[in-house]
Amino acid sequence: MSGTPGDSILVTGALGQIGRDLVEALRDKHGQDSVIASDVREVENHPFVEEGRFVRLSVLDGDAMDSVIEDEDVGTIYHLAAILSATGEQNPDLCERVNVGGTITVLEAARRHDLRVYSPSSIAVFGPDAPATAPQITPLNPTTTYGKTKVTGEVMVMNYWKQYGVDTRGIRYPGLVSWKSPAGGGTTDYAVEIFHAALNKGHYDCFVGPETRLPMMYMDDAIRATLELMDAPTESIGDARGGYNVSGISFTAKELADAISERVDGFTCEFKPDHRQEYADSWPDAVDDSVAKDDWGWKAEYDLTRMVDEMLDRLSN
Ligand code: NAD
Ligand code: AKB
Repeated sequence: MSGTPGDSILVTGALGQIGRDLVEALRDKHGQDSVIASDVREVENHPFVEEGRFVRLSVLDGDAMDSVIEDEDVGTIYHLAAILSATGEQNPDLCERVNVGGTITVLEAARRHDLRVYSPSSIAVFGPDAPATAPQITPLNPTTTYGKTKVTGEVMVMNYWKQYGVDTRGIRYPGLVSWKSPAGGGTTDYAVEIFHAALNKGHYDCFVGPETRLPMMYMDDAIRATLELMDAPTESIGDARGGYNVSGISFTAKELADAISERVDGFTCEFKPDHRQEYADSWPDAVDDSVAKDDWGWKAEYDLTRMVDEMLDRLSN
């Protein structure tokens, strides 16, 4: 099955929050025609469906993935397809099937076709027993199904590197804040929704409490981290390859609401925690990313002020 790895890049789950920014960044870097966006769904009027290379592809269909890899000369997969925490806790079977099953499909295809793989993890790998600032190495005891699938993903990514030499890499993304695309069924979605609500309605009902503090990151930093990790020479990638901690910004929901109130006249936020509070409470406040700094020189650029200014500016325009 395996031949010479191709030059094209396949992105799974490309119509989601990260895909919206990552496909654009990869096309800017490698050329418009080098990047194939794929997703199980097709969205009308989406720029990736309307322009550029797009294929409808489920990560649960290994035969279809093989065909795309062979027909399109794929050499690298950025595997973004997943079910996130809030949706996943409502439908744990689907979450396990897509997150674990989909990652097996991708890793098996990579082994057979000699591909490189980027497979993201999450701060959801940590459980309530992790220190408030979670180190790279600590027992991983997540209480959410989503978090468990992400731990399994990290283990599989490491195994395929150790057993088969597949060049697999991943980052434990914090909650990501971006303006191009809505967030997709996660617990940290309030940090995106609040900006839209502030500008459109002047009010937001926040589904976690005011003192909820989580590791977060502006999307530009997350995309840069992804590209830098994939560009790093093999010898600089250590045992954290399954999921590097990367730190961005740690803020409470109230600190975010206050920062928006200072900039949007009359904005009000009420805190009405729902079932997602429990998932947020099981995650750390911040992460220690010294291993990513040492291994491949990671450093975040956005703080809360810069992120809030840019989100409001972009969304207002
Ligand atoms: P998202 O929910 O916005 O997008 C996921 C995409 O996967 C969707 O477009 C969906 O249609 C697609 N998908 C679902 N099932 C599929 C299947 N069977 N086959 C193909 N596609 C399928 O998610 P995202 O925020 O873009 O996250 C991407 C990755 O990053 C995930 O692995 C997620 O766990 C991880 N991550 C995201 C964040 C964040 O804040 N966005 C934080 C930590 C980790
Ligand atoms: C979620 O909230 O599920 C994601 C994540 C932190 O993995 N944003």
